[in-house]
Amino acid sequence: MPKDVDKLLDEVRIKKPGTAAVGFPAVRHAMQYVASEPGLARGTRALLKMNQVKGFDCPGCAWPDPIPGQRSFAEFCENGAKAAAWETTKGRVGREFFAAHSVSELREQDHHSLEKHGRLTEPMYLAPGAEHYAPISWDDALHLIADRLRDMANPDRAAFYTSGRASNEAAFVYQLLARRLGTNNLPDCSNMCHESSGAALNETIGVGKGVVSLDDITDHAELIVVVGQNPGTNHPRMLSALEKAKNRGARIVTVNPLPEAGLVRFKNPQSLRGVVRGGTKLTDRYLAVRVNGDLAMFAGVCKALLAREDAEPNTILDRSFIETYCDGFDEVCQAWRDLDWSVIEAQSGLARQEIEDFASDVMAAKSVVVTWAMGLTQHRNAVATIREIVNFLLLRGNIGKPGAGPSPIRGHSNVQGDRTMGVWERVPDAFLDRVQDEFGFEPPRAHGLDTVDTIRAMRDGQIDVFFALGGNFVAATPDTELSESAMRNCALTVHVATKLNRSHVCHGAEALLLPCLSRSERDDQAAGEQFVTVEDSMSMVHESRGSLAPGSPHLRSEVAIVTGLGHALFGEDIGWGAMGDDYRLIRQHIARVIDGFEDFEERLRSPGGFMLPRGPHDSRTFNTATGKARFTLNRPEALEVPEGHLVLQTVRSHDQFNTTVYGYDDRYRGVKGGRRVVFVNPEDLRERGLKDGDMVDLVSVWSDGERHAKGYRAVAYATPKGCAAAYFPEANVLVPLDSTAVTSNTPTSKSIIIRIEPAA
Ligand SMILES: Nc1nc2c(c(=O)[nH]1)N[C@H]1C(S)=C(S)[C@@H](COP(=O)(O)OP(=O)(O)OC[C@H]3O[C@@H](n4cnc5c(=O)[nH]c(N)nc54)[C@H](O)[C@@H]3O)O[C@H]1N2
Ligand SMILES: Nc1nc2c(c(=O)[nH]1)N[C@H]1C(S)=C(S)[C@@H](COP(=O)(O)OP(=O)(O)OC[C@H]3O[C@@H](n4cnc5c(=O)[nH]c(N)nc54)[C@H](O)[C@@H]3O)O[C@H]1N2
Ligand code: SF4
Ligand SMILES: [Mo]
Repeated sequence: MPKDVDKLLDEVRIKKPGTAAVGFPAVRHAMQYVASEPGLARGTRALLKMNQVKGFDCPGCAWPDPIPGQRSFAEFCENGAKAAAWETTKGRVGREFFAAHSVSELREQDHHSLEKHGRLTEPMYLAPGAEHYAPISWDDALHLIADRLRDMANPDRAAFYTSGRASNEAAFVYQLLARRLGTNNLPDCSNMCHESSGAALNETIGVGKGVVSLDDITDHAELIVVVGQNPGTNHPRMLSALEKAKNRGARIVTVNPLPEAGLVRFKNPQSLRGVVRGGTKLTDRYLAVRVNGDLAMFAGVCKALLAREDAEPNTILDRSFIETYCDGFDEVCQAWRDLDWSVIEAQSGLARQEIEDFASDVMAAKSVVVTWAMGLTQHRNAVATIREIVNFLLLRGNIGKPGAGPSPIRGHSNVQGDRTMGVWERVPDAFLDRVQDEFGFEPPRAHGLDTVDTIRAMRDGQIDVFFALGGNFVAATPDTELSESAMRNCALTVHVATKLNRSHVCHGAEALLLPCLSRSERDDQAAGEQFVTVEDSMSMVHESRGSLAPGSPHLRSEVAIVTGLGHALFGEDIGWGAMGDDYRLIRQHIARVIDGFEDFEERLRSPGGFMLPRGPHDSRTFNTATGKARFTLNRPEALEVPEGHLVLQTVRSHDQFNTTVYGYDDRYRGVKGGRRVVFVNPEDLRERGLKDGDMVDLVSVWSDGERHAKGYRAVAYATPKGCAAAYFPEANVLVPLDSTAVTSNTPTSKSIIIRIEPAA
């Protein structure tokens, strides 16, 4: 039976969660937020430059900007405003701060408090056995790192982590540094994020990223399927794009175990209609899938489409597309025919009729886009699920025409660009060949360590130097206790960062904190003012130029730090210092090494930047093993959930950016003043003799034993029976390190098997 979203929301929850996202309240919240940070003038000035042609790229998510000319004077969302305010704060963390606070004292503070202290201002060093970070000069810091790297028995005893905020220029010199040193150990946040998308898309359509552009969504797609994604919180401006699509008649189907507010109804803060009339109802069909039930659901839709084609041949499938551009079709058809509806219903938690109705939406649409994010990528069968989405799209030729295709929506503002720049532990040989030709050294060929394998190596004493270009490694990774102790096992840990976080106080025997410029700040180097570039979720590359005065005179840019280290290690062998002085030299190298960046510098001059080629979308070119788009066999397999257990997914609240916790509310889900909550189906609570508001402990079970998260408040919530949700990163203590997705090795942060017990 189709579920009525509004009714669903009314049934549960003591304090009703929001049904609409954004609107005036969101703008007010954004401005209040900026005003509450002690850098008001800086913050407001920064906001007006954000996402503008000559401004800086929002440090929040990777959602693309509208084309120049279609941008409003305030082209940002509430969360973009929070991100900007967070980095433009007046709070400062320098030598006095560290003299006053020991690392063990700082370990007692939560994520919010640690970052709230303010911006790091100067390089700091923690000597072996010391309790306090102390100032160190840039020169001494860089030479210390160089010495420790040289002392290693081999280059693979170092690991170079990247978080997705690094610019293209910083990422390019960073991977170059690791490879010049002789290692491909380049774990990154992508390993925990869209790695599953990359793996599935590379294999089936020959590119590891999405092939849809913004106008495909706003102007062309007749059906948009939003799966495993909460744009109201995590990609807020996507709601404006969906509203635009909706206004021209597109249909939207949402697949999510939680009825997320923004997808139900959206009040556009920049349109009167949005505010006056109570907003646009975005979702036409809501499918409350069970956590991890998407593969079964998409297999069901494919089965339904095939059955209708069998009944009336040549009416449903795009036979000529399949014959010309695809292979593997016949094998998968048989598997769909053999698949039992009872299996599909049990695994997806959806009734056959709901899936048949969805198939009717699909048949009625000449073009279909599927967007998704972490709801699909962080499961054991994540790669198979995304491959099944490709199958689903291929059936009706929904790749390579306007308004059609797969669209993984990326997280960090430049996480996609970092991969394009070669931050990847298993970058293809062709990339390494180009690096070799361009720079004349031989890069290592053996694959390096990804994030999970880096933790294992650190735990096993195989890593001496851990270097992080941004991020919060121990908080973002699974199995917090293990990750923290793995970090302590390193001889030297180095963090390039803007703000203090947990990873800086769970350090190696020696530790360095290197403070860097943020996106909104001016970057002056020897050759004059510099800008950097980024790539958004839809393959648009454009410049980003900060304009505020740096938060401290001692800050260095990420590029300057990395090239400075390169110079300390290798002198000017490939022009490290020169690249740091003038980023155009880096872009010249990029233009020669990476496809799609020809005439890089020149093409940046066109306002809004340029689009990288996307073979499948532009010309139905599929760079796969067979040169065709590939149908693949993906058998739905039920998660094994022992009697009395639930499947827990970890999500983001509206008041956080990953491990950066801005505050303790989650407005759209009706939570105020706390993060230790677990959302559970009311019947599941009843069966356990629990009720909304009870205090509980969460126990995750895995082959190597149990993990505990104590002191959670149970919240009765509209999620399918057998499913639960809690916030990342607090719940990471429950994620077993060895529970990862097949092929992509991404931690299964969205399907953790847990028990709920009354609080001890
Ligand atoms: N404000 C803000 N913006 C952000 C971030 C942030 O933390 N804060 N993080 C950035 C980053 S790095 C990323 S990767 C993105 C993340 O963007 P999202 O993927 O939207 O983030 P999550 O909170 O992990 O939400 C996962 C969604 O998937 C649903 N889900 C969970 N399990 C399943 C499932 O099995 N099937 C289906 N169909 N749905 C499921 C959840 O209910 C939830 O709605 O956002 C980026 N943008
Ligand atoms: N359980 C669970 N775990 C997850 C997820 C989940 O959904 N559930 N999501 C995963 C995903 S999708 C991701 S992307 C990862 C995120 O993992 P990370 O990228 O490692 O974590 P972030 O929280 O984004 O990093 C925040 C820190 O970055 C630093 N920073 C901020 N801006 C800058 C800058 O401009 N330059 C530099 N150098 N540093 C800066 C600040 O010091 C800040 O403390 O977490 C993953 N972990
Ligand atoms: S949608 Fe994402 S990129 Fe755009 S303003 Fe909001 S946080 Fe920034
Ligand atoms: Mo992410």
